[in-house]
Amino acid sequence: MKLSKVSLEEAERNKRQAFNDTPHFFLHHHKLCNYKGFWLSENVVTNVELLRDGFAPRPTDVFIASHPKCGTTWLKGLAFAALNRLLTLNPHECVPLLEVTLQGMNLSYVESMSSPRLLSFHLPASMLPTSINDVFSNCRIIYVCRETKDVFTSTWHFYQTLIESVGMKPPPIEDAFESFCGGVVPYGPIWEHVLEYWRESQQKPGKVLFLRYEEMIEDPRRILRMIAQFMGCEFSKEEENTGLVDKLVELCGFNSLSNIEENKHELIIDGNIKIKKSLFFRKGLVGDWANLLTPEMAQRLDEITQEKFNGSGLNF
Ligand code: PAP
Repeated sequence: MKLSKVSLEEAERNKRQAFNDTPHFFLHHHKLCNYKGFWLSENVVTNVELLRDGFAPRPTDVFIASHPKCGTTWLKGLAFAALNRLLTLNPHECVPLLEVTLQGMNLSYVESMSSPRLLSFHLPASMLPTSINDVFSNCRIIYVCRETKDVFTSTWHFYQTLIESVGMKPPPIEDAFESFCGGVVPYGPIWEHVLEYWRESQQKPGKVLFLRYEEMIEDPRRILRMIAQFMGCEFSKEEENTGLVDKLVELCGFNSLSNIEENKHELIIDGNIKIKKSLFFRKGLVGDWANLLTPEMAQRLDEITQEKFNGSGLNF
C-alpha cells in the first residue's frame, strides 16, 4: 500500500478542520466529527484521507460494506465461507475492517493476504478510495442494510453494554435516539449511507451487490448462493449434492457463531480498544425494536425513513 500522496500531517490538518461543534454526541466516549456529511470518529477521518490516495486494490478484491449493526459480522462469515468453503475464526478476524486496521497493527497483514482478498469498510460509498470505483477496477462490493428501527436497537444495546463494561454511564436512551435521528452516530446518517450504496448497486449491478439483513434471515441459503455467484465462486452441482450450502449456512448461523469457544474471548481492535467478541452476537432477530422503542419513537423513525427513501425505489 502506497501512502505517499497525502502525508499524515496533511491528513491531521484536514481532520482538525473537519471538526466542529457537535450538537450532541451519541456516545460520551466517542468523539465524532462531521466529515463530508457523515459522522466519523477521529482516527477514521485520518485514515479515510490516507486510504483515498494510497490504497492499491487488487482486481480480485471483494469488499464487505455496511453501516454498523446491519449484519456485517454475519455477511463477513457467509462471504468468507463461500470463498473458502469453511469458517474457522470470528468473521471480524477473517475480514479486516480497512479504515480501522490502517492505523492499528494489521496493515502488513492486509498486504500479506493472498488473493482474492476479502476486506471490509463501514465507510459511505462516496468516501471509498477512488481506485476502488475506477472503471478499470474489477473490485466487487457486497453491501448489507437493515431496517432502521432494528439498527438503532442493536446500536443502543451494543454501546450500552460497551460503555458499562468500562465503568461509564450510558446516555439516556432519549438522547441516543435523538442523536440517531439526527444522524449523529458513527458512520451516520444511516439513510444517506444506505442510499449511496443503493444507487451504486442500481447503476453498477455487477460491481455492487445490495443485500438486506431481513432477506438473509428469511432465506440464508439463497443469499449464500447469491454471494458465491457474485464473487465468481458458485457452488458446483457436486457441492450442492453433498449439502455444502446447508453446512456453511449452519456454520455461519447465529447459534453456531455465538456459541463457539473462539467467540467468547476478547477481540482487540485498533490496538487499544478491546471489544468482547460476544458483543457482536446479541439476538439476531428481525423486529426486536418492539422491545425497546415506544410507539412514538417507532413512528418517528418510520417517518424519517419514508421521507429519506421517498422516490429512490428503496423501501422496507
Ligand atoms: P458491527 O457493525 O459492529 O460489525 P453487525 O454485525 O453489523 O455489527 O451487527 C450486529 C447485529 O447482527 C446484532 O444484531 P442484534 O443486536 O439485533 O441482535 C447481532 O446479533 C447480529 N448477528 C451477528 N451474527 C449474526 C448471525 N450469524 N446471524 C444473524 N444475526 C447475527
